[in-house]
Formats: sequence, structure tokens, C-alpha cells
Amino acid sequence: MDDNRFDALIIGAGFSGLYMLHELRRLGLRTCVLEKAHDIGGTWLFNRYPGARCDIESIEYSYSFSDEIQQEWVWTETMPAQPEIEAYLHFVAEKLDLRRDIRLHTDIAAMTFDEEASEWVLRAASGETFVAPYVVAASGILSVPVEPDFQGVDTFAGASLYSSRWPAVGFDLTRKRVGVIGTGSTGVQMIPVIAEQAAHLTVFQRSPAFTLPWRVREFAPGELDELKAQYPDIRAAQREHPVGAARLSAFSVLINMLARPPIKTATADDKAEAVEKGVMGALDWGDIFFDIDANRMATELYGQAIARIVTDAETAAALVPTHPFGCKRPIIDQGYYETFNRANVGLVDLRKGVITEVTPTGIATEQGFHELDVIVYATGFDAMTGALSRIDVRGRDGVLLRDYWATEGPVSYLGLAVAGFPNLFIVQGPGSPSAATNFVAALEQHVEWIAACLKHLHDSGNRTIEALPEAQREWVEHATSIVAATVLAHPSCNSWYNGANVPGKKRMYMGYTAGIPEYRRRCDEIATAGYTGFALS
Ligand code: NA7
Repeated sequence: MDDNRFDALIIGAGFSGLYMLHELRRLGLRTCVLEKAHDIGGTWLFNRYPGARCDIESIEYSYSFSDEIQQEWVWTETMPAQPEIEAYLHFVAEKLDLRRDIRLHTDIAAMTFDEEASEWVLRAASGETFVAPYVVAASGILSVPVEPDFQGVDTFAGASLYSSRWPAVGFDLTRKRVGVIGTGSTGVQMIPVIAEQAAHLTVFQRSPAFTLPWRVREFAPGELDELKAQYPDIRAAQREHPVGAARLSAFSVLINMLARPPIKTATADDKAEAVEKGVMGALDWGDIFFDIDANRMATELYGQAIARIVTDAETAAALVPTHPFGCKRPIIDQGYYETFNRANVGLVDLRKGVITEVTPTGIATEQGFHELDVIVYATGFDAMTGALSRIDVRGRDGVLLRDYWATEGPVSYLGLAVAGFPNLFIVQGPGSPSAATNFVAALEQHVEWIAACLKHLHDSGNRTIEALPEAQREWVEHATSIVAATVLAHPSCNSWYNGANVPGKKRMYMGYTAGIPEYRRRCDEIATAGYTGFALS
């Protein structure tokens, strides 16, 4: 038992957990990372589907805390593909000698706060226990997949593949009739790649996506070295940027749009010119985040731009979204719409008739039957709260975190801590910048804040820190009020950002949208003032 007693425990060995371990070791804390998987990597270990790639530039979607790491590691492409990010995390783990404090195959099933001892007792699925006064949940925001329970789903005689647990050895799709369910970021990334491999691809689309074309390319010789020489400026610009990514990415495109002229006063010529520029140009207006009518006008232009790419008129019309642009995660793609011009690709618009059943030979919808050899599920995640809700997390008075969130909604103080759950820190929990930003930039800020907080507790002779309910309420109100004025709050916005993709989940926008610099300013102000909004004892 004593071997399993630590100063701090971290759940999850992905991007967040690895840096957290490094920071806590630097403080001299005896720390252990508990990881359920067979290896490190988190999101970038599991999501190895064809075409899996980050939508932020590699030189920004990477740790900034170590110049040695950023100078030594070699990115080969402007936006990194999954294997390269996984390899990068392995490199970091070796470089910082992290693996000796990581326990793999350790799936935490329950954790209880012992109020008398003021410490957490964690129990793994194997029965093994771990004890520490502090726990950092670095368990990921998109780590629990939503897998639909269509009638007959288990009867399918072909291969059922899930985007977030793709076989490590890959899967040969050549000469196969493949069906893909889901057209979020994952579906949009994999569809063009699968179309090139499969004999036939049927895309089952419930909600069409807004997706912006992007050319990912290999770095030219010497280009990466030039960028590395500019790292001080690149990192400084990132730090000041609301989404933590100052170079072009889908997020910064959105931010840049805010400075554009409004569509509402645009002339017919302006609009025609916008459509000429393609789907990205069609959306490039300054008023579409705050005005739902403006947003709908831009969507109309977007539909016209799709119709210029997709030759079949019915397919082109089916690809036009009905939700407001901006309310879901912006997607970038490589040849998505062009894929629907291929002879071996078909689109099933589930808005005209839903999936009724999976049979041994394929998928039945209200519109007809599709014979398939492979079904690919790209159906999303129980985001933000999913991972912690699957653990029996019991705080004060034995309250279960999942019950608390089910009743109150996914509330927190700063997206970092939850009232009634002392000494539990969440990296990028609901109410933090997290998924509305460059996640790596956001997590670095959290990890550093948590480490400084633990140092403060130690130096000030405190053992317990706990968010106060009143501060939590005010934070939730503050975060919610920022999105209230935008299309993000529109009732037709159903996405993982607000929990609408998980049946029964309490709806609440789960990001903090004032940007990382403002968020950092507030977190630092709170810390400097002696951790206002927290009780320390
Ligand atoms: P998303 O963005 O949640 O997309 C999931 C997709 O799956 C979306 O098109 C869903 O349609 C669709 N879906 C979910 N359930 C069903 C059922 N039952 N029937 C048909 N279609 C369904 O998840 P992703 O994995 O693509 O992306 C998640 C994040 O990963 C992304 O935002 C990036 O941050 C990285 P819906 O829209 O709900 O109608």
C-alpha cells in the first residue's frame, strides 16, 4: 500500500498528463500517472483512423515549455498527422524520462475523497488502490466515444470499425463496400481517404458539416529550420492570441472573420464575389457570429459555393448545413466536397429518413437498404465530462460527480475545480478555454497554474483547496453570458460543445470563449489574490 501512496496522482498519459507529471516532478512531488491504455498518447493513441490529423499547425500544436524539445523534434508537415503526433509524445516522454512514473494498463474505476485524512483513494478496475492528497484529472475532453445502439448493431456480419479505437495494425478497405456514419471533424477527415481505398463508400449524414478546404503540405527543405529560428516570436504571438494559435488554422480563420464587413449590407455583387471565392469566401463576413439571420444568409452563399463543386444537384443540396456556422467546431478538409463527385461515393441524407436497423448485411434506413462489408462509426464523443463521469468520483458527503453534473449541469470553477470535490484539479474541464482553442496552448496554462497552486499550498502550510459554490456559480454565469450574445447559444446549435449530442446530458455550453489571454489573466489574478473563490485549509 505504501508503494502506492503518492504526493499527487495524475489520471491520463496524454498531452496534459505528460506535462503535468514533468511539472510536479520539478516541484519534487512523488507523482504517478495512471493510464488505462497500453501506451501513452491519449487521444493521439486511440484516434488512428485513416486521415486522422490535427487541424492546427504542428509548430503551434506542440509544447512550448521546452526550447530543447521544440528545437530537436522534426515535424514533416504543416499540420501533423496522427502517427507523427504520437511519435512526438513518445519523444517527449523519452526526453524527459517520464515513463518510469507512468503506470499503464491502470484503469481507474473509482476515487473517493477521505475527508478525515484529506486525501483521495483511487481504485483501479484490477482492485489495486492508490492514495494521494491531490489528483489531477488529465483524462481528456474527447476520450469517451458515443457509439450508437442501432437496432441489430451487433448482428452485422462484416467489420464494424470505430474511429476512436481503430485497429493499431490498420484495416484493409480495398475492394470493400464501406459505410461511414458521421460527418463531424472525424468523418470529414476520413471520407476522402476511404473513398480512395474502398470499392464503394456510402456516407450516412445526419447533419451536414461546414468545412473549409485546406492544403496540408510537407515542409520545404529548410523551412522548418527557419520557423524554429523564429520560435520566440511564434510562441509570443500564440500566447497573445485568443485561441492560442496565431498562424492560420480553422480557429484563426473564424477570429479573422470578425473583422470582415457584414453580410447584411453586402450588395449582390459582393455576395457573388464571395461565392466565387469558394466555401471559405462564402462565409467570410463579420456579423455571422452575432446575428442568426446574417448567419443564414451566409449559409445560403455557402450552399451556392458547394453547388459549384459538387456536380450532382441533389447531393450538393443535401450537403448544405441547417445549423448556424460557428456553433460547431470549425472543420478543415482536404478535398471533402470533391469526393462526392467520385463514381464510387454515395450520400445518404438521414434528414430524409433515419437509420432504422443494422442487419447482418448492411444498414437499413427509412429510405432503403445499403449492402456493406464494413461499417465505420465516426459518431463523436461524450465530451468534456465523459471521462470523469465514467469514474465513481465521490467528493464530500459521498456525492458522486456524475450525479452532481447530471443535476447541476457540467459546472465548475474556472473549468479547473468543482465545489464539493476538494484537491481535484481538472485539466481543461468544462468552463475552460479547452476545445474552443489550441488545446496544447490551453493545457500548458492549466498545468502551470495547477503546479503553482500546489506549490502555494505547500509553502503556505495548507493541505486542502476547494472551490466555493458561490464562486463556481459566478464563473458559470460569466462563461454563459459571453456565449449568450452569439449564435453558439442558438437552440439549433446541437453539438458536443453543449452536450446536445449525448442523449439525456444537461445542455450547457462547455467552453470559455473570451480567449486564453483573458482566461490566463483571470486565473493569475485569482492566484495572486490568494486564490479567491477557493477555500484553503
Ligand atoms: P462530432 O463532431 O460530434 O461528429 C459526430 C458525427 O456523428 C456528427 O455528424 C453526428 O451527427 C453523427 N452522429 C452521431 N450519432 C449519430 C447517429 N446515431 N446517427 C447518425 N449520425 C450520428 O465528432 P467527431 O469525432 O467528428 O469530432 C469530435 C472532435 O474531435 C472535433 O470537434 C475535433 O475537436 C476533434 P449530428 O451532428 O449529431 O447530427
